[in-house]
Amino acid sequence: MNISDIINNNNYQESIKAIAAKIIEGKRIDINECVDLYENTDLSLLGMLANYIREQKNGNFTYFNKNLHIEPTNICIHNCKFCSYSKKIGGDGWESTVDEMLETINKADKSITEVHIVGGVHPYRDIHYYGNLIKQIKSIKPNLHIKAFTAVEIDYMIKKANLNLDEGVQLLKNYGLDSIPGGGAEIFDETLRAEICPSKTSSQQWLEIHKSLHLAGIPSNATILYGHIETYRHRAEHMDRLRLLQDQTKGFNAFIPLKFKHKNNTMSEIKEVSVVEDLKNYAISRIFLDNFPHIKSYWPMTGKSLAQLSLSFGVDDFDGTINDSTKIYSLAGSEEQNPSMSTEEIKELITTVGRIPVERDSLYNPINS
Ligand code: V47
Ligand code: SF4
Repeated sequence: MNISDIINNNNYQESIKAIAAKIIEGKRIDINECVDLYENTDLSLLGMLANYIREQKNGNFTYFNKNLHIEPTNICIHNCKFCSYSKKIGGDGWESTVDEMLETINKADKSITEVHIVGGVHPYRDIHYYGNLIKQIKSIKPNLHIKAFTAVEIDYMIKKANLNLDEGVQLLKNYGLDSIPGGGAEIFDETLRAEICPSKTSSQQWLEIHKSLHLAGIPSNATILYGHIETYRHRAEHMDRLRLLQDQTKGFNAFIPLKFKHKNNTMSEIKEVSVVEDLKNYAISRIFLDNFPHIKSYWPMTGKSLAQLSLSFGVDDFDGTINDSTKIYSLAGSEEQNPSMSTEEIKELITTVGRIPVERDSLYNPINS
């Protein structure tokens, strides 16, 4: 029996059968259909559909890389209510020096191919400070891919330097920026944004920054922060805006759903959503974002078991080895308090669920190791 027969022989609602038929025919679903999937589809059907798309796009492969995170500072001008990590200037935050960050890179495993640099928006650090950091990293490790700074950090740097967006992006490119991560997107609805991260870069600006980067040849990722005060429609609308931009630029590599974790922040009264909700969200992301090549499960946030399960719900990217170099999620209550995995452990998690592990570079080219 093929997937269409299985669906037709089941007792699903007619509207869900029609959406499933569209998905199998490779047709795009709209926001209303996306909400219908969230509200009225059981997890097994979502898994089957997402897996069908995942295998069409990425076969049986699951990608991972060897990476290291650097968090230059947790001092931040913003006051996002979900943040468990930021501090104000003069408080007990940390500020690593360029030398300290270079030492971390020098000491790191020689086989690492990517450094992921993200931190708070520090009021005194500017585009030249971070540009110099990139330059110095390139001078000691010319082949290391630098994936650095969320659109929120870039927004501040460029405005502080009195540059227009395209000029700022070009300057970062000249300093050696290779790509940027997907953070800062949160949830695009402006009313919700005003509630949970009022001072942050607007949705429109976030999208314009990614567009400008893509047009300058710098790829990026995109995220969604889900499981707080948003509705399914907000999630669908968020993904719709990403899908529209991707139609124009094709500059996004991966979409990373980030589940709201509630420890040590001012939204702690909100209960975290269930694993069923997480898997549903991965599956619907895979189905809706038909022009995104990869869906990533960020295991330091989800934990290893959920990341492994997600490989049957649309996910094809396992992020990387990390090497205990990020604090954002451990402070927010992730079960991975010191996230670190050897290549062997990642490969074993992937092969145990019948997938083929592929070490990749930051642009998803396979690396033979
Ligand atoms: O934008 C902050 C999120 C993001 C919490 O591009 C929280 O490869 C849940 O974007 N609960 C930054 N989430 C991290 C990020 C990222 C991570 C891994 C890989 C990539 C990539 C990007 O972390 C923020 C925010 O959405 N975040 N606090 C919290 N309490
Ligand atoms: Fe600052 Fe990022 Fe925390 Fe918001 S989520 S307060 S921008 S560090």
